Order: sequence, then structure tokens, then C-alpha cells
Amino acid sequence: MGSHNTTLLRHVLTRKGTTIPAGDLALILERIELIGKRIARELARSSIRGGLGYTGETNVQGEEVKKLDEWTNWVFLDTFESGDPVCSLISEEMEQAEHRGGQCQENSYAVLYDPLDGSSNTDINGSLGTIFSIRKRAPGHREDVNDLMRPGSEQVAAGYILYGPGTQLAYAAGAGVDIFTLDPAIGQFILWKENVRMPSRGKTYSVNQGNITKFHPGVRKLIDHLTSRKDKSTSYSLRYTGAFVADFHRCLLEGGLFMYPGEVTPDGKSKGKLRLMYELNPMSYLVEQAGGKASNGKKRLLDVVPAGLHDRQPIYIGSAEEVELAERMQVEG
Ligand code: P6P
Repeated sequence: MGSHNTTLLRHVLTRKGTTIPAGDLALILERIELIGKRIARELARSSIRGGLGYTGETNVQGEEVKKLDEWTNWVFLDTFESGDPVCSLISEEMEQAEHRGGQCQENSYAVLYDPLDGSSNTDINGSLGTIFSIRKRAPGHREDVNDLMRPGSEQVAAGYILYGPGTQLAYAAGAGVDIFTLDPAIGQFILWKENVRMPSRGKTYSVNQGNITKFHPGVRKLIDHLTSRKDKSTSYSLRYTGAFVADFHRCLLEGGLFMYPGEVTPDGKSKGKLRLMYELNPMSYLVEQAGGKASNGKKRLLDVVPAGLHDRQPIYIGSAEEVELAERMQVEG
């Protein structure tokens, strides 16, 4: 079948080698696809519908909540109202997990998500994203989320939706990364690229360079190396959108490195900004499925055991060569 006719649902149902039964994956991605369509439609017109700006609240992260952060989180809860096979929803915007139905069953899943990634871009029509991670729940669990406090390597699927000039959905479930483009005229995500392979190195790096004085000296050493312009491998350009999904998507397609380093706090401990369970784990799962790497600067990101639902980590993610270089330069001390 030509890819111009391959819808997301048909692709999921015919994808071989996934780590989650095709039927379960289809039931979950069908919901996420609907969420993506609902959010894309609202983002396109939120400026003239009073949807921009802040709610005046602060979330569990201690961040000021945008109206669209709150609304997109509601879209997840509303779209997963019936749940099955999802029994738990965990969000950047909610301190505790939300549950559906009774105790989690044998084939129950948790969806962990950042409903609107990059929300500093909402009021300036910049790129935004949704990130999701899918994990099996242990039977009998519900409020007790200890069964989820496991390394990201145990995810069964993950993906993101990028709201840019076009809306695109990328996912992986153990059989490679596939990317779909939303055709608003027919309301379908259509297959664009299948089994995407990330180039082994790129020509851009992404970091909020305004924070450079807060980083470990190794980060400054790495940036100096990448921009020393001695040869092609030291002549990188800086690209930074303020939305992890958009900067990651560039690396997935063209190679390169995204980093949000730890900040050296007065007590010398390194903290990261990005959240492990629903930002870093899903993107690290995808990057490895595409042949890239993800590290917290010291170890494989997918081996990190979370300290809680909202744990944070430093992140160095992208082409294998750049991530390995970052680790060699001891970017996290
Ligand atoms: P800063 C958005 O808030 C986000 O979580 C990521 O999408 C993005 O890469 C990063 O934070 C931007 O953070 O501190 O550079 O504004």
C-alpha cells in the first residue's frame, strides 16, 4: 500500500514485532491520535478564542500554569474517560496519578504524559508538543505506583506529537520509529516516514546557552569544542526553540545533540529541568529505537531508576557520536 494511504490505525494494526499486543497499542494510540487532533485544532485558533495567557495557578513543578497547559491536560483526562486498557494517567500537570476503572488488570497500562511541551511558546505561535510514554501496570496495583518506579527501558511504547507548521506524530513500540503527518482535510494522520534512522552525527546542538554559567565546566568545554571551527566536526550551529519536542525532532531527522544540563547548585548537586518519567524516558526510548543515544551525562538514561513520578535528570540526547563525546567530556562532573 502506498504510504499516502496508510493511516496511523492501519499501520499500528499491521506493524510486526511490537513489544505490546497490536490490539492494545491500537486502542491507546487511537485515543492519543484523537487528543492530537483536538489539541492541534485548538492551538490553531486559541489566540482569537481567549485561550492564551496564564491561569494564575502554579503546578507541581512550581511553574506558572498556562491556560493551554490546563486545557490540554483536561483533553487527556476527557479522551481517556473510558480508560480501557489504560488504568492510570500520570501528567506533568498533576501531582498524583488519575485512575480509571477498578484495580489494574493483567493487561492494563499507564500513560505518562506531558500534555503541552514547550508552553513558553504558546503566546508567540511557536512550536509546541505532546509527549507520551506507555508502561504495563502490575496486576492489583492502582494508587500504589511503585510498580512504575522502574527504569525507562521497561516502557512498551512511546511517542510525541509536534505542533509546528504541520502536525506530526512519531511513535515506537519496539519495532522502530514511524512518523505520521496530520492531513486536516480528512482528519487522518498519514504515514510519512517508516523506521526512521538517526544520522550518527549532526551539525547542530541545542542548549539554553543563557544558562552557561550554571553548568558544569565540562559543558562549556563541549560547547567550545563543537564551535571551535577547526574542521567540519567542530563547526556546529546552535538551534534552540524552547520546545524539547521540536529540538528533538530535528535531531531525529538530521542528527545532532540536544542537552539540558544539570545546574551546579550552591550545594554542588547537579539538577536537571526536564522530567524523567514523561519527557526524558519516552524520548530516550525513541532515540534508541532510531539508533541514537540518551544519557544523563554519566549513564544511559533508560537505566536510571526514578526517585518519584516527577523526578528530573540532566539530558544529553541525539546522535550516538555527540552523546558519547558529551560523556567523555564529563559534562556532569
Ligand atoms: P528553558 C519547556 O518548558 C521545556 O520543558 C522543554 O520543552 C524545553 O526544552 C525546556 O523546558 C526549555 O526550558 O529553561 O530553556 O526555557
